Amino acid sequence: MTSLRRRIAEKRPMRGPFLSIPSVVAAEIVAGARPDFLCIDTEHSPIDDALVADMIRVADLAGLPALVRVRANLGQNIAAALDAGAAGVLVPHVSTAEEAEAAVRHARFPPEGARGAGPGRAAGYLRDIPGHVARARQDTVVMVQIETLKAVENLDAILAVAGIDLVFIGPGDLSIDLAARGGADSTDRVIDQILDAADRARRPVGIFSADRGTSARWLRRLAFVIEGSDAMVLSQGTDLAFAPLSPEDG
Ligand code: 3PY
Ligand code: MG
Repeated sequence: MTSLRRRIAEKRPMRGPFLSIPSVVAAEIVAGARPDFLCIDTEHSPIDDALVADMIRVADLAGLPALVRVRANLGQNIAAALDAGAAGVLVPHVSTAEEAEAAVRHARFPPEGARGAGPGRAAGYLRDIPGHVARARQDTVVMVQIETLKAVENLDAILAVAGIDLVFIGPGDLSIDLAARGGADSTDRVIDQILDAADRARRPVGIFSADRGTSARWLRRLAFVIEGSDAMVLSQGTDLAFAPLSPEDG
């Protein structure tokens, strides 16, 4: 299968959910819908490292690439995800070129970065460290989230950082930041600005979307969408299922 990294570079349209329920069963149910990838969200859910590895195993069984949104831009968080066999990492709240460089440093082996090689799952438990390092150099996906006004101010510098495969827009945090600063710009205008800058820099760009209609609209302008989450689908489904019965239901 063409690696996820290659597909991102070629801007092939892709759509997949966040997994935020700490459960391999939930992951398996979602994988059955055959999205293009799964993105395990450890930033906003209580999924620990051991469970991340089990959820990656589920993705592997389904033949789907698993990304991990790491808790923070820290070497130990990024190494834990990649050593467990994640196809790549999504690093939240990257607002400066230095922070983007740090993400690359944590995620990539030398010479591009300073990741250390461990005898973990991705390395066949020591059976194939050279192969693991070679595969990681070729295929590891590094994505950084643009979700603050500071990131927008520093966007051209972030886009120029080597080793970043995709910049990912977080509309939720971006709109919170915009509202908090009482600026005149709307979130849509700032997103247009990000899309234009990414286009000029020829960088792939992705965005979070809450539903399929919004994803369809975004996929006319960019190629990578994380759509909702397992928890969102479950809450929407149960809200619908357990809405008060009306006379027609009986
Ligand atoms: C945001 O919208 O802030 C996000 O992080 C979505 O992924
Ligand atoms: Mg966010």
